Amino acid sequence: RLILTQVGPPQHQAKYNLCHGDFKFSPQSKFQKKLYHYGTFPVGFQWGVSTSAYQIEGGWNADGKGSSTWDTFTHKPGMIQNNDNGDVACDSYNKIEEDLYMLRALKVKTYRFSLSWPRIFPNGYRASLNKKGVDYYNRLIDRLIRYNITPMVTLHHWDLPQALQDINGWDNITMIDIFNDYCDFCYETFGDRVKFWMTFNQPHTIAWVGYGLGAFPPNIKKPADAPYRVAHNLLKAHASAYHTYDDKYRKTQHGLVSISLNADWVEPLDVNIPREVDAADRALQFQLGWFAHPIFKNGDYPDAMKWQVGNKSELQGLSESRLPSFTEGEKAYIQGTADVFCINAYTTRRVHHVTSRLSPKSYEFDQDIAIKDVEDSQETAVKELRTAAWGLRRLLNWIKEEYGNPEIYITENGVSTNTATTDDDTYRIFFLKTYIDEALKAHNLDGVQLKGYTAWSLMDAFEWLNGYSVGFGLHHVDFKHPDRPRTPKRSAHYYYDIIRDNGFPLPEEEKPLYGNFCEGFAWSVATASYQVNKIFIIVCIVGIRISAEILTFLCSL
Ligand code: PNW
Repeated sequence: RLILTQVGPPQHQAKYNLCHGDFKFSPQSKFQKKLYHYGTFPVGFQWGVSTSAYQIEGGWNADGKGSSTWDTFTHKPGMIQNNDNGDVACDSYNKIEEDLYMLRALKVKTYRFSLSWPRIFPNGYRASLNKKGVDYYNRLIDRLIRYNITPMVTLHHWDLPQALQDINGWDNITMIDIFNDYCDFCYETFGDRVKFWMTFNQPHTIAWVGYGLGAFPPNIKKPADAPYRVAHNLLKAHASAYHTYDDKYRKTQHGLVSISLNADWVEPLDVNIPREVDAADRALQFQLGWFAHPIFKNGDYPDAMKWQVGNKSELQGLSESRLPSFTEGEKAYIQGTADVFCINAYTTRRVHHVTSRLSPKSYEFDQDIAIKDVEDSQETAVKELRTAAWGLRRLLNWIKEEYGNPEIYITENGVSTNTATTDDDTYRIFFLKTYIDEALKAHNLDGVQLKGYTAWSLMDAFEWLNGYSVGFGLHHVDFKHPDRPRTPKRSAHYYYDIIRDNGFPLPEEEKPLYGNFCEGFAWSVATASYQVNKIFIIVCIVGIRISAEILTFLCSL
């Protein structure tokens, strides 16, 4: 519905009326933000929980597994809080039954987990195939199917074989074919049972946090251009893996392929100032649109990105844009390479326009924005991930409008608490109650085609730079105990209730407050003569006099 094809500084004014800000006639007015919506999702809604390999499996060098970039990174002192690492993590490599027990108790329909590439191909290539790694995933998948839990499989959630990083990782164009071959093997091996594939988890994080900020492995700090080159390769690698499924497996396996993208909802500083609204839209385009625009729209980067990076590069005296361009053939190859839209969503931010400095060159400064917290958001154990449930509804609406109402799966959504919180996680209950309700509003009131919700996460796990100090789990894991015992938190019971009820049906105790009076109930209005005003009384008196005269006249006939 929205046409975004103009070249030049984008002026997408019409769109904001639907999605950005508290517009008077917007369905998402100020008032609805605070209202609780009772209702349910349609039958068949896909409720699930999510994890990722490096964060839970452990067994970092068990049975022939190769090293990943995260093994290398965490083994260097000083990189992670308390020098924690994923060597053992939740020990899920040895605890399939324990994990299954939690999944069955929750009665989830889906389980999203990722495959560790170096567990399957220790050096990244097919020739190094590790049968024991394959056996582990076969066992897990078989057990899930046996209990009617649909596996949703992420092919790559950041734990790249170190051997592939040694040839420059995602900054090397040959990775496109190497990744494709790994995916081909996974489809061939697991695709008889796995029908939901995601190529990458959060390519934005790989490109920006890994190669720009350098906070994640491979720890490269080249914010000017490495993230753009890496994203370019990731998009091509994704498209290639999608086409392989299409060409070789779709006909017999009947699954679907997508990619999990992450987005923070971005609210403009002032919705009445077009420049601020443009800045908020630009922020969304630079984060989500970077990947979603090529895949879900036209095979190419958003206009806002092409314009901004192109302009800045010119002002920086470069002969060409730091944002690489696609050939027409590449655009056609990338466009349409996702069967559904998978989104990871956690937080909301507020953005305003600034004219950023030209030096140093950076993806960050290319955006001409400054980021702030939103006022009505709440602090969590991870400082950057404040919660604001209403942002989720707006984000889902933005995706609906921007990408032509695709089917959407929330593949990650959750909140952290300090791991000292073992079971009494009231805040997580509040989080689920409010975030899922906003998702329900998006579905029931706004017509967003939301098909599934996957909570992050099944259990506390290795939380990247934060190590084990914070946990997103519905289950607590005792990381000090050799058996890594898992205990349900209160939120696990609450999520179970939501799944059982398929949302938030109007509670029994509220129902008596809604209803009808009996047949023939006497509806009326009342006045008191003293309370009705003078003019009304004069009109009445005159009326009565005229009526009386007409009556006298009629009688005299
Ligand atoms: C997600 N950062 O992303 C990941 O997909 C999960 O693995 C993770 O556990 C979850 O969020 C909660 O943090 C992240 O920039 C994205 O530091 C970005 C960052 C961290 C995690």
